[in-house]
Amino acid sequence: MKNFQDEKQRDLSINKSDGTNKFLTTDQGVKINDDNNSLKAGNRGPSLLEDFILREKITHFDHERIPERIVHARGSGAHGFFEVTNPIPELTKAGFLQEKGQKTPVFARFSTVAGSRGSTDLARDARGFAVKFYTQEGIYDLVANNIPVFFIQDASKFPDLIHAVKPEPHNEMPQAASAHDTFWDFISLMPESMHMIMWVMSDRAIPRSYRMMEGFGVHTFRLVNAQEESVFVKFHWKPKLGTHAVAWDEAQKISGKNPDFHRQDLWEAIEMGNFPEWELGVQVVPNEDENKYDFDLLDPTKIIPEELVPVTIVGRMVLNKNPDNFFAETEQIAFHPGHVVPGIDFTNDPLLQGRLFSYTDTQLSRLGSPNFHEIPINRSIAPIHNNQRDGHMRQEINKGRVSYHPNSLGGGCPYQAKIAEGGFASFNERIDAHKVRERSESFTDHFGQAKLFFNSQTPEEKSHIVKALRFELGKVETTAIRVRMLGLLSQVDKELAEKVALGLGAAVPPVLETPINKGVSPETEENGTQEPQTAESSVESSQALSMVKNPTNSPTIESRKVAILVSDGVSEASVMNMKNALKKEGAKGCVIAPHLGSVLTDTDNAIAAEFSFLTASSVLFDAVYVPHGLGLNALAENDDALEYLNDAYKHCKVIGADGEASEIINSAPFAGKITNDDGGIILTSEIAGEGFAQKFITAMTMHRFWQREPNLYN
Ligand code: HDD
Repeated sequence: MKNFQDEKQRDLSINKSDGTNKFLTTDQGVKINDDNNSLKAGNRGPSLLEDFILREKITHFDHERIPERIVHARGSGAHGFFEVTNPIPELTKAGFLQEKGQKTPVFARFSTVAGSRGSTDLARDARGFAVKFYTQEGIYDLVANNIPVFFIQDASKFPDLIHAVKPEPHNEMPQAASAHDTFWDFISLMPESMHMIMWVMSDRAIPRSYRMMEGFGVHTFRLVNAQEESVFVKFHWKPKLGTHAVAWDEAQKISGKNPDFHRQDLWEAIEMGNFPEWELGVQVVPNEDENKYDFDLLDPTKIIPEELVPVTIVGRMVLNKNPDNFFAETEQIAFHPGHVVPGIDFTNDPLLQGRLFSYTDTQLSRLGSPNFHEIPINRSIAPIHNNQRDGHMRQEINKGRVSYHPNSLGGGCPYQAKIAEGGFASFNERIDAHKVRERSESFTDHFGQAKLFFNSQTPEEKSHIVKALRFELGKVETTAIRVRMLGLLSQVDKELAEKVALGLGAAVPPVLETPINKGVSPETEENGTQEPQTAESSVESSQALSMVKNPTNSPTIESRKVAILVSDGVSEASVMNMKNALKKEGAKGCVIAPHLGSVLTDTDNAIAAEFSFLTASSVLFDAVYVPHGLGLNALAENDDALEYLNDAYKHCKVIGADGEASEIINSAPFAGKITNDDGGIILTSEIAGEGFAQKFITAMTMHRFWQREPNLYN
């Protein structure tokens, strides 16, 4: 079997350029003798129009920016490969899914949705999870999110949704945030958004890392096999490191301390050889089961619970190379759910159908030309021959006089491919219907799966949803919007609505006043409304929906970071013990001192400080360790150092200390709150040995000790 893993890198290499040991030139290739002074009439005189070098340089600079993406503007990407582990030729004829071990190059881009290009990574938001597969049969894009459902059922509402969530148009505030009136005004009038709202108010919307997110194709797609038989399919990405989040208070602080937190995490992991990895899974529904469920497969506000249809893993994706140039690759990459290969096809999901129009259209304005497919990062590694011609920035030089089909002058070339030759033919689905602007009755359940999601959460996860809603709705200034939202929440869960109401100092309204638009009735030509329904889900609770209970979360601390606080006199044995133990697990201990440079250990050796207390922060680490050592009294009195511990405690992270350092914990402001159940505090009055480091590491595999929270806030 031939592997095409490196094919895309080979393809990109022809466009790469490196100025090392080269002359500086103009864009026309003329060597430049002076790049520091413009051409002037005398050294104190005016600049001359003739200065083509100056004009070229400034003109290029003036045009450096292109429009940012209208959504998903903030993102980061990387190259890698997809490898088949469990081929599915019986389900699809897609060439890249046929053989075990087969590898296909990919580029993945992760993003937030609402914020602009320079906004923080840690906004409460869905995350984009878009993967471009450079297959032998052309480009396949899986343009997914880290949440398996969407806010709306019909693409016609997408511009409204985005107008509502983006900064308000009169004052361009707030940036990268949904906590404002226009967003919740819209949501409170769109009950179909309630399932997605549950996800967005959960910790899924504040991931610890792009490497620790699930991905979902959202829509039901079709797979088509060589016999032209089709099944329905939902796509899942499952992260090898498990699905993890940060706390909301932490997210807000990270936004200030390091707004590039996720971008940097992805970049550094790849640079350090900790290649991010996901499994690709499919949920498959036979064609004849289309109407079997209590929800409509075409409704993008619904999941298929994994209890009903398990996820079958078909392959894995590994990201192993950072881009060479952010603009050329991450910014110019153009995804499109309509980029499919034979063997993958669409369904009639009305959200998907609208997307099929939107993505090409947006590239035309963002990248400026129908030739965006020629930009190196978008270029297919499968050969391209057609009669599309010309346009802005055309790269290809098409030979010959023929640019039409059918033709005889060109010998009929390029010629059409039969299905057996790999020609794409849409699945032969029968459609016999009236043209209507209507929604199907099967789309009216807006609360059933919102309930399922809420019921599947642990008590701590539920309390995070309550707090997120109190925060978001608390920022809403219009009382009527808050009350309408409380009405909708009460349809999901009475207690949830009441707890949110308590935080808002408001009451849950007795009746729901939010009907939905059913569309124009062809008989009366009047706008009908339809009461939203709550279907009884056949599944009451689903483990896969909870991050804490998620069965695929592996107990690894690989690539996690631990803050090791030191000062002069610190025990070298303690520091090295912990650093080495963490290294063995693939994690990293970072030495943080009162100042940069180095500190002297108890054995008079110098330990280099990676950060000072000022240049790092507790929220940038997964756990904090204070080793035994002299000078710790000074540390205990250092507010910056104490903040590491306070925040780590508040954000339910592991804290460890040995020897006299354990005293610091006992004198910390949170000391009185520590209970015996608090498994995340690892202390010993002895100087730490290997056993201590192991205990610390085992505690870290739990990720967070959310059980601390009730104590924290009471
Ligand atoms: Fe979209 C970008 C995912 C609904 C219109 N979308 C975009 C990206 C992702 C998604 C991951 C960023 C791709 C990248 O990194 O460049 N979008 C989704 C998902 C949706 C969804 C999972 C629902 C299931 N999107 C959706 C609708 C529309 C759009 C209903 C329009 C009718 N999306 C766009 C867009 C973007 C985009 C305006 C902006 C930049 C781009 O396409 O290339 O066309």
